[in-house]
Amino acid sequence: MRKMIVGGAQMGPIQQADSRETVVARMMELMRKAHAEGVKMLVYPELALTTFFPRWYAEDRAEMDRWFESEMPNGATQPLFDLAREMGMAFTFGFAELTPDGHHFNTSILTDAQANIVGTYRKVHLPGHVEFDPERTHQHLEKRYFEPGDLGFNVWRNEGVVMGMAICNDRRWPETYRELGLQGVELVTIGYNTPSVNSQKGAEGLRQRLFHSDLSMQAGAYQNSTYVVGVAKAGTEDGHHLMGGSIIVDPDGEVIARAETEGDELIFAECDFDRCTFGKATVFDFARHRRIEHYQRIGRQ
Ligand code: CDT
Repeated sequence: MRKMIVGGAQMGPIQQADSRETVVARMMELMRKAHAEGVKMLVYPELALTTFFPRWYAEDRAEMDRWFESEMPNGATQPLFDLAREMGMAFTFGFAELTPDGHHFNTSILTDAQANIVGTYRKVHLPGHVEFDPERTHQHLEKRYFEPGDLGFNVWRNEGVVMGMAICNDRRWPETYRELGLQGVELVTIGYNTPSVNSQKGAEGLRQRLFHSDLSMQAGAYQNSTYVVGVAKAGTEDGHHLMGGSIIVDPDGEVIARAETEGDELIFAECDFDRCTFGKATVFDFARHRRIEHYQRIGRQ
């Protein structure tokens, strides 16, 4: 048996006025709680260090560079890395990345238990729009401020487990899980910031948003025989509500831990990664059962 206690560090809202240092202090508090519960791998949300700034329009996109990090770790996040090393805890969190050559990505990093960055993922499926849209109840300008990720979907054998990352909207796409599944993934980590209402479809409220989030992650877990951890940034951020609903899903697609609040909250579950083997060797043995001659449209425009 390969058992590990995995945690999800759901975060409550981050306001525009909150400093990175204040946010990192909250992340460290969640890490201490996780350590007390025996967690060895901790998952934080998408854009964990700042407010979800793509809800704001700036004609000059450079104005938004203040929400981006040009190095990781940096002065504000180093204490989190130091604490993780002291506690021997691997972790992942999302942030807005500005590369040395001026590219902007919605990124997450994965560390080992010594706080070395072992993996980087840049969000592939960017939702929303590029220009200000007066028809929407709120803006969702990820396509304005980020470029689509250029690294694809990768996995890393980290702390004895095959881990892969995805970010928020990626969780709604079966291709995300299948790309990772084809590399033998055993733990998919997903941070998210999901507005609790659809800006273009009035009737789709919180209940249905939570349902679609669960549905996507449970299906992805089952169909690829992997654990999935989905972690929200939740609550009312700068006057806009983000849903919670962080969950840990097992390789049968069952939810084994669920957040109850919309604030900073730790969820955790013991995961036995040997449980991924059964599905991968039977109904989802891709090498034996896939019929790629019939999947040609998936790889074309
Ligand atoms: N952050 C993010 O990707 N949020 C999206 C909102 C979709 S509506 C434009 C999500 O899929 O949850």
